[in-house]
Amino acid sequence: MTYQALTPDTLADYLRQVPALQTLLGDMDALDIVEVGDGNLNLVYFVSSRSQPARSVVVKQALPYLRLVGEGWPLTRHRADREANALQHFGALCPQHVPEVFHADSAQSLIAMQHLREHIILRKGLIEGFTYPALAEHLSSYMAQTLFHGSDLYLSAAAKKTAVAATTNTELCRITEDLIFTFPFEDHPTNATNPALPRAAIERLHQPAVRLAAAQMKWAFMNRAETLLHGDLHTGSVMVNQLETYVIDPEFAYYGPIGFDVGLLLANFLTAYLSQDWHRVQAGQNPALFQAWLLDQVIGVWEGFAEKFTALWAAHDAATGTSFMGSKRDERSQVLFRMEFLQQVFRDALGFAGCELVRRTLGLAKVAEITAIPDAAARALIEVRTLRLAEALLLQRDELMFITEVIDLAEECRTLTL
Ligand code: SR1
Ligand code: MG
Repeated sequence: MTYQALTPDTLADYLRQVPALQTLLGDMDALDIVEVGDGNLNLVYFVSSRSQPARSVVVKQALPYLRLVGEGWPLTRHRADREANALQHFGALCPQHVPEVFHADSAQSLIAMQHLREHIILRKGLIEGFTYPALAEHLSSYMAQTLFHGSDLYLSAAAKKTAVAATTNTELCRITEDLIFTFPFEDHPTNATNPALPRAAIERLHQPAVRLAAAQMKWAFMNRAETLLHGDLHTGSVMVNQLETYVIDPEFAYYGPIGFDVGLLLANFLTAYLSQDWHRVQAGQNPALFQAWLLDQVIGVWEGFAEKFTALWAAHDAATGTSFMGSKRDERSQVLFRMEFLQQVFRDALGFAGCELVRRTLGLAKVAEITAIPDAAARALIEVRTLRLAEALLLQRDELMFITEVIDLAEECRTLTL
């Protein structure tokens, strides 16, 4: 069957021919199919049995263009294969945090996967002011497991090089290179800025020192093939309920610097934090408590990740009796290497977080916690604070040693006025 972008009717016909899904869905002649995709790239369908709605799957299909922009921005459909492979790879490492893939069809650029019926997108939950007791624990475990096991610290040199070659993702990396590291730092037609945002706030990002920092992060993104990344780990790529956390949508997966996933996630907790001065006040609440919880997530995600990554590394070396440094036991240099390694990941994460904050404020594909603020002046205030935090992270990333210093910066930026 040649590729066609499926509609609810044609999808029903398609699904009837997939035996693996019949077992899951039951009566294939009585399915409810609804398109729910609100992402930037793909079609997403919820498919459920009419008589037993708990029997359901999600079907995701890549379009031959960027959904956010339309046919004027063509994209190949290879991203569906990348995503299916990445879901299976990450799922094997971390099954409790990755949706199960039931069926993948390369010709139709389609994946049928576990429907997380009792979960919502984390970004939406945070906008509503919901807290999740195990969130930092889950996200730090997911990142430690996935980022450690893709690296040369775990894989043989040959296996890792094979993995790098097998996971190149030129087209989607190009989106990141342009939209996160380049266009937001210049006046570019894909940027869309709030008319109430003072021009001076935008021009601060055009300072030579900031552009230098952004270029350094772009270079790291393009050249440091350290591990298989999710590649787009923002709060819209996480689904949650009070007990569980799932990381979805790894279509941007590629071999890059470990700090990229960490930095994107931290940045999105920081936009959640800064924007709560509007959202919670609108809801008639004092934002302080929820903002404190959000900053605790920033600390918990980083510290949990660093601790678990280091523990996986030490356990692997102990179990194999060797290490990246060689077989000779030299505890001191080994410990120093691990500490310096994690410090470099931290510096990288802060630089990537800075770029992500700029991009989500000025560039294409913004974040709902900011765009949902209808009053332009109120939105501009949050944007100014976000951009100043981004600038501080980019310029100070080499001096910042502890995550608590990032919290101090976020709290300072929160007090800025227009
Ligand atoms: C043009 S695609 C825009 C964004 O959507 C995805 O979720 C990624 O964040 C990408 O940068
Ligand atoms: Mg996505």
